[in-house]
Amino acid sequence: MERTIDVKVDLKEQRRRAADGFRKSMSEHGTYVVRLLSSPGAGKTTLLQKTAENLGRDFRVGILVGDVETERDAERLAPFAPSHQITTGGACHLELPLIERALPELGAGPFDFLFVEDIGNLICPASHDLGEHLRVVLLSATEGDDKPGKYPKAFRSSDVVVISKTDLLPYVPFSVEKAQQDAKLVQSQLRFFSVSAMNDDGIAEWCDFLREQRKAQEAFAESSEAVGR
Ligand SMILES: Nc1nc2c(ncn2[C@@H]2O[C@H](COP(=O)(O)OP(=O)(O)OP(=O)(O)O)[C@@H](O)[C@H]2O)c(=O)[nH]1
Ligand SMILES: [Mg+2]
Repeated sequence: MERTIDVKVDLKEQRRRAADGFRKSMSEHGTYVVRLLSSPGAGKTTLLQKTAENLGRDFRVGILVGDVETERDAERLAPFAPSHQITTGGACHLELPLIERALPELGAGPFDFLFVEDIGNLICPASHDLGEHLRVVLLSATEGDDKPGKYPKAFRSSDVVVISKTDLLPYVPFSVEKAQQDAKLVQSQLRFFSVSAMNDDGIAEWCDFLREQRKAQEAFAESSEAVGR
């Protein structure tokens, strides 16, 4: 039997406000939050290793990484930046309270960049705002160039698409152009990067973009503060 329970609370609105509050608080601390989504194994942790290595020369970088089980990704990231694993024990996506609880585990902040690697899944994470400034979806060359249209929410809700594992392009039937066209049909404003963590192709461009985005966010936060004064 179906029953409707009127809880008189708009949970979606509550979550939206919490995410906006987290984003604002991170901006006030000068922390630029970048979240990575993808299907399992698309290369999120490997890209974060390279990114933390590059940005870590000039910035304080912290990383929170989600998985259903094991500390493996945090162990891989630890040599590059303070990293903490969030294990959900079964849940298919991260939620903001998990991020807020895990943040102190990274130790002394605030950070210039906080990276959040969500659980490998192109469906559930797309429905949750974790208070990030930039949402990035990875699509690896081995997954097929038809995925944006098949998993539209992940691409519609993201700001950037990173096509990963480009060193494998000569060996797999994947057209970067087709993947970009498919993604643009879902969301015309998407920005694209192509990277290989194996031969470092595109890594410097990707990291320069993150530097610029952080700077723009910082300028925006300062001007909003001045207007609010
Ligand atoms: N050839 C190639 N392999 C890569 C590249 N990036 C990652 N890999 C390999 O792809 C596999 C998965 O990479 P991960 O970085 O663990 O992927 P992930 O998205 O973090 O995986 P989950 O956290 O399990 O969802 C590993 O064996 C990596 O070595 C790349 O640029 N080129
Ligand atoms: Mg990973």
